[in-house]
This record gives sequence, C-alpha cells and structure tokens, in this order.
Amino acid sequence: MGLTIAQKIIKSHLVSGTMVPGQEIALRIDQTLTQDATGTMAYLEFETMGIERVRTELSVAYIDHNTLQCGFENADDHRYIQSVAKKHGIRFSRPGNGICHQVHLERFGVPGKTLIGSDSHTPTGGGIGMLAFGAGGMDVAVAMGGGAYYITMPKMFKVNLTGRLRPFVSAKDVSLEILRILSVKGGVGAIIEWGGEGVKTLSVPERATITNMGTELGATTSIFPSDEITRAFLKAEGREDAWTALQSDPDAEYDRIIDIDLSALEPLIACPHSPDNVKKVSELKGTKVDQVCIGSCTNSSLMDMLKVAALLKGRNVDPSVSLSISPGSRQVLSMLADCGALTDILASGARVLECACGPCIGMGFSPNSAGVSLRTFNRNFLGRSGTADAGVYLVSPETAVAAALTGTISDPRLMGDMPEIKMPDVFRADDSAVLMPASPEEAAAVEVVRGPNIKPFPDSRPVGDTIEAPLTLKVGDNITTDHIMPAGAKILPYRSNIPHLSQFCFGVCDATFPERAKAAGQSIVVGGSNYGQGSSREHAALVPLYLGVRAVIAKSFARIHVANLINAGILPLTFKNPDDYDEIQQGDNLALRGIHAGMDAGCMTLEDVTTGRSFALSCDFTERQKAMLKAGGLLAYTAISD
Ligand code: MIC
Ligand code: SF4
Repeated sequence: MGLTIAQKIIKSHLVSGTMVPGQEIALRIDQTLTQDATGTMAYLEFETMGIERVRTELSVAYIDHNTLQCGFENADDHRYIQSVAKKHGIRFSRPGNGICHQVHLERFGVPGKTLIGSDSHTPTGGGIGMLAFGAGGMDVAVAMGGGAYYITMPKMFKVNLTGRLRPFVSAKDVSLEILRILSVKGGVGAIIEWGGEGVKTLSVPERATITNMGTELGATTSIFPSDEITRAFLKAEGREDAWTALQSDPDAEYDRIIDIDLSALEPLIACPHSPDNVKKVSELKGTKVDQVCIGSCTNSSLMDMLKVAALLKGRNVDPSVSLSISPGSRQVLSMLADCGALTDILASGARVLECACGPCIGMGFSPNSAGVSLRTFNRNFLGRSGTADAGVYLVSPETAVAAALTGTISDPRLMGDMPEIKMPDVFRADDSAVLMPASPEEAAAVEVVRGPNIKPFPDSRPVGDTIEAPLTLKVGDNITTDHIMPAGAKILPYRSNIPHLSQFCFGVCDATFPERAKAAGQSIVVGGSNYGQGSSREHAALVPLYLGVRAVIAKSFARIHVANLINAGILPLTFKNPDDYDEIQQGDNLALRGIHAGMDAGCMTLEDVTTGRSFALSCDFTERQKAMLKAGGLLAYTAISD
C-alpha cells in the first residue's frame, strides 16, 4: 500500500512503535522552536535535564508573545531566554524580528523534516511540507535534549481541493470552510493532508494560513505537498537547497476524504466565541464594527499585507473603527517599506504595531466595552482579547479591510476590482536579528541571567493508589486552555511564576476556583468533551497541579493538553458513559481507589461519596504514560530513567 505524505515523514523518523492508528509512536525530532510565553518554562525544564548542548539539527527561541514591557518581568524573561539559548546551542530571534511561525517558515522550515514547537500553531510549518507539531514545553525540552516525541499514530484525512479561489476569497476562507465542515473537534486524532489540483493555485503563505488554522480543528497536524511552488518560495528566500519534492503515493489510503471546490467558496466569518461558529459574511452584513486587527501567525505574510495595502491605498479607515496592522516579520515589514506599501497603509489611518502576536493574545489593543472586533486571527475564545464582553469575529484580510473602510461587516467583493498583487521574486532575507549561540568552547563561560520573576515549578507528586478529593469545579464542553489559564497583557508576564498565575486559574469560568481549590488541598476537576482544546500552554496543567488538582475527568480531551496533564503528573480519565457527566455535581466528595490496577486494566471506578453512586471511567495509558504518572510526571520520570 502507498503512503501519505505524513506517513512517509513518520516512517523516516520512527524511533519506536508501529504505524497503526491509535498506537503510540515515538519520532525523532529534527528542529524545535519555542516562543517566550512558553519558552521560559521550557528552558527551565531543559536546564533541569543537565544537558550542555541541544541535540537537534536546529533549535530556535523566539520572542514574540510577551513584547509589552510594562514592568521588569517580560524584559527579564527575554534576557533569561537569550542567555540560556546562547549557552545551550539555540538560535535566538530577538523581540521585533517577528512571530515564530512566520519567521520559521521564511528562514528555517525544511520540507520533509520534523519540527515540534511549544506553541499550538507550529503546524504552520506544514505549509512548506514539514511535519510540525505543537507540544507542551516539557516535550520540547526533551526533544532539545535529543529525546523522541511521543504521539498517538493519527488517522489520515485528505482534503481534495479543486478549482481556484475567486477574487476577495482567500486561504482564510478555506480554513473557515473546513472548520464549518469538521468543527473544533473534527480533526482530533487525525493528520490533515491537503491535496488535489487546487493545491497548485495556492502559494506557500496561503498553504501556511490553512495548516496554521488546522490547529483549531483539533488535528494532530496538517500538511501540504512540497512541489514547485514550495521550491519557488524557498528560492525567493535564498534557500532553494533546502527543497525536496514530497507528495503522497497515488495509492495512499485515507480514512476520510473531504472535497472542497475553491471556486465555489465565498467570504466567511467565525462568530463569537468559537472558530467553528462559521457563517457567510453576507449573513452578517451591516453589523457595526468598532475594531479591526490584521496580523497574527495566520494572516501576516507579505502576500496578505500587500493585498491589505493595495485595498487601503487611497482610502480612509472609517472614523468609528480602530484598525491595527501587525506584519508577521521584520522581513515582511521591511519589504512593505521598500515598495511603498507601508506608506499606503499609514496614509489610510491604520495603526501599525510591531511584528509580534500583539492583540491575538491580548497583549494590548483590547477592544472597547462590548466592542465588535474583526480579526484575521485564528482564535476568538471568550475573554482572549482582554475585554470580557467583546465580540470577536475571525475573518480574512480582505473582509477585515472591507469592515475597516465601511465601519460595518461588509462583503469584500463590493470593494470593486481586486488590485493585482505582484509578489517579488526575491525576498529580503536578513538574519541579523537571529543571534547565533556560543560555540561549544565558549558556552561554559556564558552566564544564564535569571530575574526575580522566575519561581520554582510546583512540586509534582506520584499518582498514588487512592485519590479522595472534592469536585472543586465542573465545566462544560470545549473548555479551552484560555479558560483554564487565561493569557493577556496582565497575566502573561507571569508565565515563569506559577504561584502568581494561580490566582487567575479558570478565571473565565469561575473566579472563586483558586481559593476553593487551595482550601480543599487536593481536588478533582470535571469537564465535558474536547477538554483543553486550543493553546499548548503547559501552564494549564502546571497551575492546576500547584492548586492541588490530582485528576481531571472529562468526556474527552484535546491532544496536547492531555499530554501536558500526564507530563505534570495529573491523572486524566474519561467517562465510559458520557451521560454520567450529568450525574455528579460540583462540591461532591469523590474517590478513586485501586488506581494502579485500574491503569493496567484500562478502567476504574469513580465513587461519588456524597451520593453513594459509582461510575465507570476509562483510561488508555501506554506503559510509558503509566510510568510517568506513577513517577509524578515527565521530569520526575526522566530523572528516574536516567
Ligand atoms: C495561543 O495562540 O494561544 C498561544 C499564546 O500562542 C499559545 C501558546 C501560549 O499559551 O503561550 C499556543 O497557541 O500554544
Ligand atoms: Fe501568536 Fe496568536 Fe499565533 Fe498564538 S495564535 S502564536 S498568540 S499570533
């Protein structure tokens, strides 16, 4: 039987396991990336492993999330990451150089290689034919140390593209269409491969928009073939030698095939508060808009920005709208400046922000009270923008410009003819803001700089045979890691300070949770389906750990989060019968007994001591996961195995 693109890369990187969907496999990782909001913790974890120099082909530390410096915290963390990177053989992309995924695609991505990143949108690399995964910081630390990355062998989905996008319909609309079809749970356990004749009409940045937002489907990752278009992109970056051709075998088999005719798509919009709440833009026509934000790792490429500039040229932003534009990288920004497009953007009245995540993670530019914000980003979870009652909608750059110019949600096709965009044949490649690490000889003398904001990790503890604890919080379906551990300008600076962060845990759902959990000493949390979707932040496990959460019981879990829970030594269990979720109430005293035998058997019983009822739970841990839980998480397990 022939192989899919992903299966070929998996096969060439397989360290252990068999390529049977549902089985655990271990992969050799060629490249890693970190960003600053998760990176501080990842490097602290790497340091505890006591490895002098990274063992990957390439590791890059980016500073792109925590770029507002309203106190010493972020600046201290940047210095810590810069020094730790220099010491251990990691390249350092300075603040202002751009968003990790955009810069990585431009400067470092290589078709056919494996990449893991401590950021859930690492699959952006799939746009260039990399097999790229988002992971928790501990998994990235282990990969930097030369350890394998463990995943469950995914199923293979194929999206078969035909036709060609019409003017004013773009890659973002393709992402929204697949979210409409599959929902935020539809990609769980699968790798999504994009193929068909339509692929030839999409440039690498457009493909990267699509693989980037595959994360919102819950997919393990997404990938495009590496073809002549990939080669032309790499050539324009001065990296043609990194190119290799990559495509699926003609007889490759897929578990599911979805057909999308690009010519039939129209502008789409994801309504609050979920990326799969997709409607046609025309259905919301006339809705008043207060704010428009263009940028983020989804839509900040040169092509996106040139389109935006061409549409804004000679026009003015509606006085009722505040428009922000954040180019994805210094390369994009300088090329906009070179060709005069930046002047067109500025003349329209737009506010140009630095090349960073910015508003996407609530790092500034929060909307006004009850404001309507149209964003070219990938997530519109409740509260993520920093304004609790704002309504955030996700759109393409074209639809964003139409709203900025008219002050209302409008069909971009009404803006007249699409100006012709000429992509330069050569990009301005300037790696001066990527600092090289010290040589192995010089590394010993490099001092790692630690600020007072760096606090010790929470103590994990081995999962014992019994947990008796109250149910301190019961939440519903599709709880995101933004619910569990919110981000934003006020909280993100404390990503290396778990005690401080803990005050905000589950703040979006129930601000009284941290106090209640602390008072209980140890507790259990119950969730619905797709618990922990969204960001890769391991803080959504480390902070509950600090607050004494010993087990999370849900109808189902998102991939990265369940790995983070196990890495932190928290027991993730699922209801055998999802209806049992309704039978237990917050405040009930719960008991899990015979946990170790239960882990071996794949099932255990939950006793609701308050009501006297019992419920069956499932768990499907591999031997490695069981050992990790019994040791008290990945770091403790690694220490024991060494
Ligand atoms: C996000 O988009 O939610 C983030 C911020 O990039 C996160 C990482 C983090 O929480 O630091 C992600 O996607 O993994
Ligand atoms: Fe940054 Fe937003 Fe992309 Fe996350 S989704 S990496 S916050 S731009």
